[in-house]
Amino acid sequence: MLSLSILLVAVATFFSTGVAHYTFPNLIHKGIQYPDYTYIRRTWNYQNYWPLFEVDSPILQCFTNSTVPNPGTLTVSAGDTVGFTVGGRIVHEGPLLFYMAKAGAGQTAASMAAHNGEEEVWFKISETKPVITSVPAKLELYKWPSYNASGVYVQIPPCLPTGDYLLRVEHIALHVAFEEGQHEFFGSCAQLKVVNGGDGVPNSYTIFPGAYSTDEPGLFLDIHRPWALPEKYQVPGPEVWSC
Ligand SMILES: [Cu+2]
Repeated sequence: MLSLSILLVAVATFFSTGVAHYTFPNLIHKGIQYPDYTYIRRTWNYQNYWPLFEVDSPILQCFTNSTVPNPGTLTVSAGDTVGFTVGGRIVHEGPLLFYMAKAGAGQTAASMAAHNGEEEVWFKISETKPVITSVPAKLELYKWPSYNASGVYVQIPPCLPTGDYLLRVEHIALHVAFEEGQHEFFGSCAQLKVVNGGDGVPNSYTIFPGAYSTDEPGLFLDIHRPWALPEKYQVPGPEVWSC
Protein backbone atom coordinates (compact mmCIF):
# COMPACT_ATOMS: atom_id res chain seq x y z
CA MET A 1 0.00 0.00 0.00
CA LEU A 2 1.33 3.39 -0.93
CA SER A 3 2.07 5.80 1.85
CA LEU A 4 0.72 9.32 1.69
CA SER A 5 4.18 10.79 1.09
CA ILE A 6 4.74 8.53 -1.89
CA LEU A 7 1.37 9.49 -3.31
CA LEU A 8 2.18 13.17 -2.93
CA VAL A 9 5.51 12.72 -4.66
CA ALA A 10 3.85 10.75 -7.44
CA VAL A 11 1.21 13.41 -7.92
CA ALA A 12 3.78 16.22 -7.91
CA THR A 13 5.88 14.29 -10.40
CA PHE A 14 2.92 13.67 -12.65
CA PHE A 15 2.13 17.35 -12.90
CA SER A 16 5.73 18.33 -13.54
CA THR A 17 6.39 15.76 -16.25
CA GLY A 18 7.15 17.36 -19.57
CA VAL A 19 7.86 20.82 -18.28
CA ALA A 20 10.76 20.13 -16.02
CA HIS A 21 13.30 17.91 -17.70
CA TYR A 22 16.84 18.61 -18.78
CA THR A 23 19.60 18.19 -21.34
CA PHE A 24 23.38 18.74 -21.43
CA PRO A 25 23.93 20.87 -24.56
CA ASN A 26 27.08 22.97 -24.01
CA LEU A 27 30.65 22.01 -23.31
CA ILE A 28 32.58 24.22 -20.87
CA HIS A 29 36.38 24.31 -20.85
CA LYS A 30 38.81 26.87 -19.39
CA GLY A 31 36.06 29.38 -18.74
CA ILE A 32 34.57 29.17 -22.23
CA GLN A 33 31.04 27.90 -22.77
CA TYR A 34 30.68 26.71 -26.36
CA PRO A 35 27.43 27.07 -28.32
CA ASP A 36 24.84 24.30 -28.19
CA TYR A 37 26.04 21.01 -29.64
CA THR A 38 29.35 22.41 -30.94
CA TYR A 39 31.43 19.63 -29.39
CA ILE A 40 28.52 17.59 -28.07
CA ARG A 41 26.53 15.20 -30.18
CA ARG A 42 23.03 16.58 -30.64
CA THR A 43 20.75 14.48 -28.48
CA TRP A 44 17.53 12.75 -29.48
CA ASN A 45 15.60 14.96 -27.04
CA TYR A 46 17.25 18.32 -27.70
CA GLN A 47 13.89 19.99 -28.39
CA ASN A 48 11.48 18.21 -26.04
CA TYR A 49 13.89 17.23 -23.20
CA TRP A 50 12.18 13.85 -22.89
CA PRO A 51 13.54 11.30 -20.47
CA LEU A 52 14.75 7.93 -21.73
CA PHE A 53 13.37 4.99 -19.76
CA GLU A 54 14.66 1.93 -21.61
CA VAL A 55 17.88 0.34 -20.39
CA ASP A 56 18.11 -1.66 -23.63
CA SER A 57 17.72 1.26 -26.03
CA PRO A 58 20.65 2.07 -28.34
CA ILE A 59 19.91 5.70 -27.54
CA LEU A 60 21.36 5.08 -24.08
CA GLN A 61 24.90 5.10 -25.40
CA CYS A 62 25.11 8.79 -26.31
CA PHE A 63 21.47 9.92 -26.12
CA THR A 64 21.49 10.33 -29.90
CA ASN A 65 19.43 8.68 -32.60
CA SER A 66 22.00 9.06 -35.39
CA THR A 67 19.92 11.40 -37.49
CA VAL A 68 22.26 14.36 -37.14
CA PRO A 69 25.92 14.66 -38.14
CA ASN A 70 28.56 14.44 -35.47
CA PRO A 71 29.97 17.80 -34.34
CA GLY A 72 33.53 19.03 -33.88
CA THR A 73 36.12 17.71 -31.46
CA LEU A 74 37.67 19.85 -28.72
CA THR A 75 41.31 19.45 -27.71
CA VAL A 76 41.86 19.26 -23.95
CA SER A 77 44.75 18.16 -21.74
CA ALA A 78 44.63 15.17 -19.46
CA GLY A 79 43.90 16.54 -16.00
CA ASP A 80 41.76 19.40 -17.29
CA THR A 81 38.31 20.00 -15.86
CA VAL A 82 35.50 19.87 -18.39
CA GLY A 83 31.90 20.86 -17.79
CA PHE A 84 28.47 20.51 -19.31
CA THR A 85 25.73 23.09 -18.96
CA VAL A 86 22.34 21.78 -17.92
CA GLY A 87 19.52 22.81 -20.23
CA GLY A 88 17.02 23.60 -17.53
CA ARG A 89 18.13 22.34 -14.14
CA ILE A 90 18.63 18.89 -12.70
CA VAL A 91 15.18 18.83 -11.18
CA HIS A 92 15.07 15.19 -10.20
CA GLU A 93 16.86 13.23 -7.53
CA GLY A 94 19.51 10.71 -8.48
CA PRO A 95 23.17 10.05 -9.19
CA LEU A 96 25.41 11.87 -11.69
CA LEU A 97 27.85 9.73 -13.66
CA PHE A 98 30.63 10.31 -16.20
CA TYR A 99 32.05 7.72 -18.56
CA MET A 100 34.66 7.79 -21.32
CA ALA A 101 35.37 5.60 -24.36
CA LYS A 102 38.57 5.70 -26.45
CA ALA A 103 38.48 5.72 -30.21
CA GLY A 104 39.76 2.46 -31.66
CA ALA A 105 42.45 2.09 -34.32
CA GLY A 106 41.51 4.10 -37.39
CA GLN A 107 38.73 5.93 -35.55
CA THR A 108 38.37 9.48 -34.31
CA ALA A 109 36.06 10.93 -31.69
CA ALA A 110 33.83 12.09 -34.53
CA SER A 111 33.76 8.75 -36.34
CA MET A 112 33.22 6.49 -33.32
CA ALA A 113 29.97 4.65 -33.68
CA ALA A 114 27.22 6.12 -31.55
CA HIS A 115 25.37 2.85 -31.25
CA ASN A 116 28.13 0.34 -30.87
CA GLY A 117 26.37 -2.02 -28.53
CA GLU A 118 28.72 -4.88 -29.23
CA GLU A 119 31.89 -3.90 -27.45
CA GLU A 120 32.69 -3.00 -23.88
CA VAL A 121 34.40 0.34 -24.48
CA TRP A 122 33.08 2.54 -21.67
CA PHE A 123 34.85 3.12 -18.35
CA LYS A 124 33.47 5.22 -15.53
CA ILE A 125 35.54 8.19 -14.32
CA SER A 126 33.15 9.74 -11.80
CA GLU A 127 29.95 9.11 -9.88
CA THR A 128 28.12 10.96 -7.14
CA LYS A 129 26.32 9.18 -4.36
CA PRO A 130 23.67 10.64 -2.11
CA VAL A 131 25.02 12.15 1.09
CA ILE A 132 23.78 13.09 4.53
CA THR A 133 24.66 16.41 6.02
CA SER A 134 23.44 18.23 9.09
CA VAL A 135 22.60 21.32 7.07
CA PRO A 136 18.89 21.95 7.14
CA ALA A 137 17.79 22.13 3.54
CA LYS A 138 15.22 20.83 1.21
CA LEU A 139 15.57 17.06 1.32
CA GLU A 140 16.75 16.73 -2.25
CA LEU A 141 19.47 19.32 -1.79
CA TYR A 142 21.38 17.39 0.77
CA LYS A 143 20.71 13.92 -0.45
CA TRP A 144 21.89 14.39 -4.04
CA PRO A 145 24.79 16.78 -4.67
CA SER A 146 23.80 17.46 -8.30
CA TYR A 147 20.20 18.35 -7.47
CA ASN A 148 19.22 21.71 -9.01
CA ALA A 149 22.61 22.08 -10.74
CA SER A 150 22.83 24.28 -13.84
CA GLY A 151 26.27 22.94 -14.76
CA VAL A 152 28.20 19.76 -13.95
CA TYR A 153 31.96 19.18 -14.04
CA VAL A 154 34.48 16.38 -14.16
CA GLN A 155 38.25 16.13 -14.28
CA ILE A 156 39.75 14.20 -17.18
CA PRO A 157 41.98 11.67 -15.39
CA PRO A 158 45.55 13.10 -15.39
CA CYS A 159 47.05 9.73 -16.36
CA LEU A 160 44.62 9.12 -19.24
CA PRO A 161 46.52 8.15 -22.41
CA THR A 162 46.58 10.68 -25.25
CA GLY A 163 43.94 10.02 -27.89
CA ASP A 164 40.41 10.67 -29.12
CA TYR A 165 37.57 9.97 -26.71
CA LEU A 166 33.87 10.34 -26.13
CA LEU A 167 32.98 11.79 -22.72
CA ARG A 168 29.51 10.72 -21.62
CA VAL A 169 27.60 12.58 -18.91
CA GLU A 170 24.54 10.89 -17.41
CA HIS A 171 22.04 11.80 -14.74
CA ILE A 172 19.64 9.10 -13.57
CA ALA A 173 16.37 10.32 -12.05
CA LEU A 174 15.03 8.04 -9.33
CA HIS A 175 12.10 9.96 -7.88
CA VAL A 176 9.57 7.33 -9.00
CA ALA A 177 11.96 4.37 -9.19
CA PHE A 178 9.88 2.54 -6.57
CA GLU A 179 8.18 1.17 -9.67
CA GLU A 180 10.46 -1.03 -11.74
CA GLY A 181 11.45 0.63 -15.01
CA GLN A 182 10.49 4.15 -13.93
CA HIS A 183 14.07 5.44 -13.77
CA GLU A 184 14.77 8.27 -16.23
CA PHE A 185 18.07 8.68 -18.08
CA PHE A 186 19.40 12.05 -19.26
CA GLY A 187 22.78 12.79 -20.80
CA SER A 188 24.97 13.54 -23.78
CA CYS A 189 28.40 12.78 -25.26
CA ALA A 190 31.22 15.26 -25.95
CA GLN A 191 33.93 14.60 -28.54
CA LEU A 192 37.41 15.21 -27.12
CA LYS A 193 40.99 14.96 -28.29
CA VAL A 194 43.00 14.41 -25.13
CA VAL A 195 46.63 15.54 -25.27
CA ASN A 196 49.47 15.56 -22.71
CA GLY A 197 48.21 12.20 -21.52
CA GLY A 198 49.80 9.61 -19.27
CA ASP A 199 50.10 5.87 -19.13
CA GLY A 200 47.05 4.97 -17.08
CA VAL A 201 45.20 1.78 -17.90
CA PRO A 202 41.43 2.04 -17.51
CA ASN A 203 39.68 -1.08 -16.27
CA SER A 204 36.13 -2.21 -15.57
CA TYR A 205 34.80 -1.60 -19.05
CA THR A 206 31.12 -1.76 -19.81
CA ILE A 207 28.71 -1.41 -22.71
CA PHE A 208 25.70 0.75 -23.66
CA PRO A 209 23.09 -0.49 -23.92
CA GLY A 210 23.79 -3.41 -21.62
CA ALA A 211 25.37 -1.85 -18.55
CA TYR A 212 22.13 -1.58 -16.60
CA SER A 213 19.14 -3.73 -15.73
CA THR A 214 15.78 -2.51 -14.50
CA ASP A 215 15.83 -4.64 -11.36
CA GLU A 216 19.28 -3.72 -10.08
CA PRO A 217 19.32 -2.09 -6.62
CA GLY A 218 20.55 1.28 -7.89
CA LEU A 219 17.64 1.61 -10.33
CA PHE A 220 14.74 -0.07 -8.55
CA LEU A 221 14.35 1.44 -5.11
CA ASP A 222 12.28 3.83 -3.08
CA ILE A 223 14.45 6.86 -2.40
CA HIS A 224 11.73 8.54 -0.36
CA ARG A 225 11.87 6.10 2.49
CA PRO A 226 13.57 7.27 5.65
CA TRP A 227 17.22 7.24 4.94
CA ALA A 228 19.16 4.29 6.02
CA LEU A 229 20.07 4.48 2.38
CA PRO A 230 22.73 7.03 1.37
CA GLU A 231 25.82 5.10 2.32
CA LYS A 232 24.33 1.90 0.95
CA TYR A 233 23.20 3.24 -2.39
CA GLN A 234 24.77 1.29 -5.27
CA VAL A 235 25.41 3.57 -8.26
CA PRO A 236 24.67 1.63 -11.47
CA GLY A 237 27.56 0.58 -13.70
CA PRO A 238 31.12 -0.51 -12.96
CA GLU A 239 33.53 0.81 -10.36
CA VAL A 240 35.01 4.25 -10.95
CA TRP A 241 38.46 4.08 -12.52
CA SER A 242 40.96 6.64 -11.27
CA CYS A 243 44.68 7.13 -11.74
CU1 LIG B 1 11.00 13.20 -14.95
